[in-house]
Amino acid sequence: MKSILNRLAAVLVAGVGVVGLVTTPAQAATVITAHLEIGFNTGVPAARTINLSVHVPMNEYDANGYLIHGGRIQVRFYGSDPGTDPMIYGPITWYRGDYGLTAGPDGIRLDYGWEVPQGSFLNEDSGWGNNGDEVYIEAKFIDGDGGTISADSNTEEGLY
Ligand SMILES: [Ca+2]
Ligand SMILES: [Ca+2]
Repeated sequence: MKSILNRLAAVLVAGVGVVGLVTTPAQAATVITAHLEIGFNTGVPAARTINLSVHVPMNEYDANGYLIHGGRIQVRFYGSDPGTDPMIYGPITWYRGDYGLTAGPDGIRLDYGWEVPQGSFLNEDSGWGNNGDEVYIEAKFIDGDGGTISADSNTEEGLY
């Protein structure tokens, strides 16, 4: 009797193993890229334009799955300085359904833009003789379980 039970157990374990192999798990998100563009709107009053592009490549099925289960993109602005870079704005977080955040055939994308007046948070250096500003973003993709990947963007330089 004991040997039959052992054999049954072995068959059950083998069965579970086969199911595990057949089931395709969602691919873990491992890559994130971030781009920042700061421009100038010459309207009246003049303004600075901010455009964010964040991309987390994956297939569309996984992209929708991540967002449905609480996946989100979070952005912080930093001023580049000697030593520690201060955070100058954020965090801003986009969830499923928020304007600018989409799931598509090439993954999860955030494309978002707005305008700020001259002298906004982008003016991260305003010292005598050191008025030039160097700004970048740190973008994080945070899944529903809190797993996080992040990337820094390019640095934009100007008199903001
Ligand atoms: Ca600086
Ligand atoms: Ca400045």
